[in-house]
Amino acid sequence: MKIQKEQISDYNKNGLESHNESFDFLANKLTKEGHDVTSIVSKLADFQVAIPSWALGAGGTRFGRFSFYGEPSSLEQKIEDVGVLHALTQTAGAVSLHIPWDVPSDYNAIKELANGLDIKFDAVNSNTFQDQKNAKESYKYGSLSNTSEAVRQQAIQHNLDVINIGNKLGSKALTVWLSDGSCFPGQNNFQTAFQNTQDSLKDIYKGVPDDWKLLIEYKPYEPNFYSTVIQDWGASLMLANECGEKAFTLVDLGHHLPNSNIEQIVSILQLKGKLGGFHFNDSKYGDDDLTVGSIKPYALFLIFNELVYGMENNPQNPDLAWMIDASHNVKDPLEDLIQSLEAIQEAYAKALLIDQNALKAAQSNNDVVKCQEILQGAYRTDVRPLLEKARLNRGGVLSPINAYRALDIRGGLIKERGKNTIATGL
Ligand code: AOS
Ligand code: ZN
Ligand code: ZN
Repeated sequence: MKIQKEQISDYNKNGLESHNESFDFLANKLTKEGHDVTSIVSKLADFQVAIPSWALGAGGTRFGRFSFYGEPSSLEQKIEDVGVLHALTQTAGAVSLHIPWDVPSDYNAIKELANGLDIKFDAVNSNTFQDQKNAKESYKYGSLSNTSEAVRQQAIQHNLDVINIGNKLGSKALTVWLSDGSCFPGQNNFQTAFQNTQDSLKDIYKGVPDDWKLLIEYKPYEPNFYSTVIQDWGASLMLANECGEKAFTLVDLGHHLPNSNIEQIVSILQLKGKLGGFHFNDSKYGDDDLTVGSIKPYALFLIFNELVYGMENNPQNPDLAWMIDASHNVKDPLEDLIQSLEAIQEAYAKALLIDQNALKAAQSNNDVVKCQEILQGAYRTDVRPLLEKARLNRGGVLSPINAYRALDIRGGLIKERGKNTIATGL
């Protein structure tokens, strides 16, 4: 499945007039307020988010999984799906692979396919939370933290193998998310588990190429329910600092206990030059992996405010690896991802509208009311015409969801792949 340029321009014809009207209206208003609309639109157009290879099939829960049919059953088909998303939205120009779910059989062919669809290979993800077929050791009681040296060695070697695979594809980062921890008090010695993890990560770090990053993801609980070894950003940052300058913390929005101030975490990590990666999703209770912006869009906007501030004021922090880490079991996964991409762009656009100088002035005058007015003034702006313009400028569609439906993409995928295909992943 590949979307042709003519399909996109044909689809856009109907909406162009109305888009032009609403864009001109908004652009005039913003220009009068002192905004550089062209620069905002080009920042939006440049903002690309990686699609995780494991979110292209229907998500599931431990209670069940309901297919949306036409799922990609090979890595090639997964990349084609990302190609569809990117052709429509022009914001999904990268894919993040999970190993061993997505080991390429022909590297050149995969690279060629991705290249033809304008898709880059972003961070590669290792998997030491499941036992692999024919593996000698089991991760039942942990991987990098395990009390057994043999298990730790197997997990370290797996991460080195993942770097090797990523290298052949042009990836520049390894993301390590560990499920290691304990389900019951007393099961683990916290200090031993942390020390083992630190030593193992340092061994992996030795194999991280100079132009790569090691991204260390944290999570407070699940699948372990009493303790997780890398439970929060403090633990992740300590480990990243122990490893060295190529190691960074990765923030996943769903990996915080309720009411955590994620924007503050993001802000301080950037100040310290240690925020390396970002997983977008939304949640009501825990790591729900809900569509980005579906539950707490204002929180997402506040996070983007800090990200924009960091991107503009913290040269000590590297460019971030952006990825969506959401997939749901009651939505067509591609529609879910389109909605997430749109929510990310919307929050980013609104954050770009914040008058940073006025905010700074209001902050120094302790004008609390003005500070809130500035933030909420930006948040209440309907920025969708800016998103449409950014997409149009890059050759995308005015409304990705409507186009996806109008072009009957899922129907086409089912025709091509059949009903009963199943994607590897969660
Ligand atoms: C797990 O909860 C983390 O969010 C991971 O980033 C990711 O979802 C996982 O590696 C996929 O299995
Ligand atoms: Zn994640
Ligand atoms: Zn997660």
